[in-house]
Amino acid sequence: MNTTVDQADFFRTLAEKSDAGSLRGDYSQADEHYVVWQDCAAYTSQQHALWRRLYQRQARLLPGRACDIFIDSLARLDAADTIPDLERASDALDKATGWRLVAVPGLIPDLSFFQHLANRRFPVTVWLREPEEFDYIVEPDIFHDFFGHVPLLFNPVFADHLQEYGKGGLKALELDALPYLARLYWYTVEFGLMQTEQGLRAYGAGILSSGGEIEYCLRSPTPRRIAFNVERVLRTLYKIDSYQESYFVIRDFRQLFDDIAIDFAPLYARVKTLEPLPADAQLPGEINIAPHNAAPCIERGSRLC
Ligand code: HBI
Ligand code: FE
Repeated sequence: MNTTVDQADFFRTLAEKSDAGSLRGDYSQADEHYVVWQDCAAYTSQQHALWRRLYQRQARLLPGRACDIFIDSLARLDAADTIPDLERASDALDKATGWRLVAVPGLIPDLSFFQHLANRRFPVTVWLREPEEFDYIVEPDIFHDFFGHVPLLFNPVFADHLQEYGKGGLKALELDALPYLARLYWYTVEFGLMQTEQGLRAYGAGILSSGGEIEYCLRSPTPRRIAFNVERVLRTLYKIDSYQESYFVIRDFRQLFDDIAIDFAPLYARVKTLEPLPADAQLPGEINIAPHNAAPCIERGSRLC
């Protein structure tokens, strides 16, 4: 792949992603893989305080909404008090699943992004949002990338799945099929739901780092909640500037891993011949999974749930 072409695509993608078409981060110090050095000493005490507020608000919303794996792993990261040092977190993560975090200035070109994932490196943006952006931010910042994405990388099955997704991304670039594969990432890694024995739970980073969508995705009667199916997801457009109109529900990470362990080439060929589905499509015969109703609080042993 020619890097110049990849760069041009990158800036086109960005122009589509944000109206401004320009990037927030400082790309001037990035190496050829878009990796930068995280200058931890440069974060101000106000920024650490903002991180703490973001973390506390979000952590409070997790019980009963995020899947258990996410909640348990987040606690292991010990990142409640200050903006995390990515090297320190990498050492813990490396021991668990062999993944490391790399610091990046912000969104990076697709090719570099997939190369990192395929080599078990997760790119984490180094800058933190401004206080005015407490509830909503267009581009991913360190709070979204770290709080939203890193905990699940402690899970061996999810960790393997994300590496396979990275390899799939490299193939999708060769097959000119990236828009389809990007929908898979969006509807799983960013906005995925899971049906657990305790009820519907979120595992997507876009949901788990959002103060509003974490409740909306589980309880609102408005969006569709559809059983995960790879071809259905590959065909479905998504919204980047509002809550999702459809969520796709998996049973567990093993299903995700197994369902994408296929040759995507024939699937891309077929999907390219079909009209994309709008984000709010509901196909005939498709079951719309009911919202998660707050379970009555039953006493379990001596512990109130
Ligand atoms: N870069 N830092 C960063 N984070 C992303 O999530 C990201 C990216 N570059 C490209 C990209 N995502 C997309 O190609 C995927 O979401 C498909
Ligand atoms: Fe993300």
